[in-house]
Amino acid sequence: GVVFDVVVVGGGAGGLATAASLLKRRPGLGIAVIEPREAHYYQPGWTLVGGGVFRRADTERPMAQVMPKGVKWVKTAVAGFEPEHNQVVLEDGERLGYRCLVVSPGIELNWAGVEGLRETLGKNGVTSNYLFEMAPYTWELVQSLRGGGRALFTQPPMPIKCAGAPQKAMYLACDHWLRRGVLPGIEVEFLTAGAVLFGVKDYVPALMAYVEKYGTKLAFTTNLKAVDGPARKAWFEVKGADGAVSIVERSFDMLHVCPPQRAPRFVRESPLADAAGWVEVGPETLQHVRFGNIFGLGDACSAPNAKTAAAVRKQAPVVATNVLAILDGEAPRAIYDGYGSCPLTVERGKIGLAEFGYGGKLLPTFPFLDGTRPSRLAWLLKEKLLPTIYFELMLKGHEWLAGPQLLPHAPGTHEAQAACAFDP
Ligand code: FAD
Ligand code: UQ1
Repeated sequence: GVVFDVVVVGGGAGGLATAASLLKRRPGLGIAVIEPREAHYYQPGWTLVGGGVFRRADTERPMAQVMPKGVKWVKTAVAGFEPEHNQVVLEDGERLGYRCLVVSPGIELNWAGVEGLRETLGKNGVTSNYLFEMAPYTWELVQSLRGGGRALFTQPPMPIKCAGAPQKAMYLACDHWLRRGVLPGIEVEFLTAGAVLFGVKDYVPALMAYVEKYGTKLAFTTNLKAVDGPARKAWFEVKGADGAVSIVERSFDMLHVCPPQRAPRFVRESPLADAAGWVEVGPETLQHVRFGNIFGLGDACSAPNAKTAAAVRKQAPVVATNVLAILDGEAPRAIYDGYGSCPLTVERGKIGLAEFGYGGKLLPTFPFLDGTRPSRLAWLLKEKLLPTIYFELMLKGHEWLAGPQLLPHAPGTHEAQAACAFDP
């Protein structure tokens, strides 16, 4: 069969940024990108669609248009991996061979994980910014709640992509209601399966100030389990401090759901998965821990960073550099520091730009942009610059502010893996 230098699984943020970065470094490399969808989505824009700032069309591009020039687009889905044969199995049973494999198929939204949710999504006041089709309905609902009522915003257990997105939806809704003078008539509650508002504590005080400003209620360790759309009721499992579990019921006029998430099934049930189902990579080199010629990045990989496009912006050049090292029979030397970023839209026009790496270490890009204090500058970055940074720089392999850190010597254990990568 056909053997490519590099096969990339997924034409999302991670797959396209890595393919483009590889071609920038080595034009002419034989790359196949396997991606079944006709459209590529700028998912970070969906929060602003739900907030009435972007139109959903702004967040969609034809896949053919964003696919890097010079790669072969294989328009089908991957069904499985055969790493011992250096092959991926396609949906129709065909196989595609590779010298190196890059896996970036994103995260699976598990709508079925909440009883009754799928049936009512998009009606009965139930919405989610996590879907292209649904984000405009969020804004519709926000505008329609003038007469008062109860709005619930939910967050499932970690990990999820863009961990700030569930509360961003709430702040933008509250900001609209406040400006319209209708906020006092609306009971707003944020119900999260987590024990804290945001995982990196430095950003919490600013968020709490907005929780107080808007008068929203917070419920921690409270996990959405079931929805009855027509009855406008939701049920949550609440874990008490003593470990005891109870069920609480809430009625609602508007319900914004962030669905539970997990590794895609074809990854979860493959030899590439760790115990939790993610592509098991070293957190710094992003090289698979068992298969030296396989790399993972983005939402589907096991690295314990914040699952964001911002993380992918830094991961892609690391993966590209290390893939080329493996193709050359060398050890991977590029290192990812765990960078991720979450633009916390606390009001229309202001963002607290969370930027942090492994261990919650703050990693601000610009010394003059203190992410712990929401600013207009950070909002302008998100609204006016980031779509361009994403499409024109990141997806085209221009590594503005994202060049990888190189170690003079490779981490020891990976040398052996580099050496055995092409053993038949
Ligand atoms: P994706 O970009 O999701 O791409 C995965 C691709 O793989 C898709 O094209 C899919 O069709 C394809 N695929 C799936 N299965 C298969 C298969 N079997 N075979 C082949 N291809 C397959 N990030 C930020 O940095 N800032 C933000 O403000 C931000 N806000 C967000 C708000 C929302 C509402 C959401 C949903 C996400 C947000 N993100 C944000 C997160 C960001 O979009 C993701 O972290 C990023 O897209 C991850 O890239 P990825 O390549 O891992 O996955
Ligand atoms: C970012 O780099 C990025 O990816 C391109 C995002 O997704 C669109 C983001 O939301 C953010 C906040 C960043 C961080 C970017 C800079 C320039 C600080």
